[in-house]
Amino acid sequence: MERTLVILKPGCLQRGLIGEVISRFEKRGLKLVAMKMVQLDEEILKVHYAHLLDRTFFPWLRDGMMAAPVILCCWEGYSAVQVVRDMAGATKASKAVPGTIRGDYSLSAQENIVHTSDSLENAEIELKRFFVESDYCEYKSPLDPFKYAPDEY
Ligand code: IDP
Ligand code: MG
Repeated sequence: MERTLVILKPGCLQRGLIGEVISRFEKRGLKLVAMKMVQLDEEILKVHYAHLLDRTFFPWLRDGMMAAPVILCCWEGYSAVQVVRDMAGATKASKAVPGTIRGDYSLSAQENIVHTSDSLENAEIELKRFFVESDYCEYKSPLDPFKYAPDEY
């Protein structure tokens, strides 16, 4: 089973959309295996958004990500990285397809509700950035046989 990182951004918290967004992942069949609320700081954002450090909008992005706490979630499921990425929709939310999270809840390229890992490799790196092993919870998912074929879980 793949695991991926979702960050519910400060705007998601402030706008009261946390429940809506989490509910989408739950209903899709993904399993929540770790979750915590934290205040991000500049140090971790420079690492997390290292690929954007030289962009003119970086200071706005950094300040936006520190404007309120975020909710960090690890979701597990079949093909979870791509599934969650597709559910988030395009980065520029004004172009995101309706039915995606960004396409339903945002118009902004910056204030776009969620971060989602963009590859399995980056998911592993990002999860290590924000979670330690003891943050993960082990529990049974008795509905898995109703969600998946035998070779999918
Ligand atoms: P992603 O979040 O869809 O993976 P990235 O290109 O990795 O997109 O960018 C990370 C975050 O930086 C975006 O989610 C968004 O908040 C912000 N960002 C990206 N491009 C722009 C832009 O052109 N203007 C303002 N903010 C941007
Ligand atoms: Mg990205």
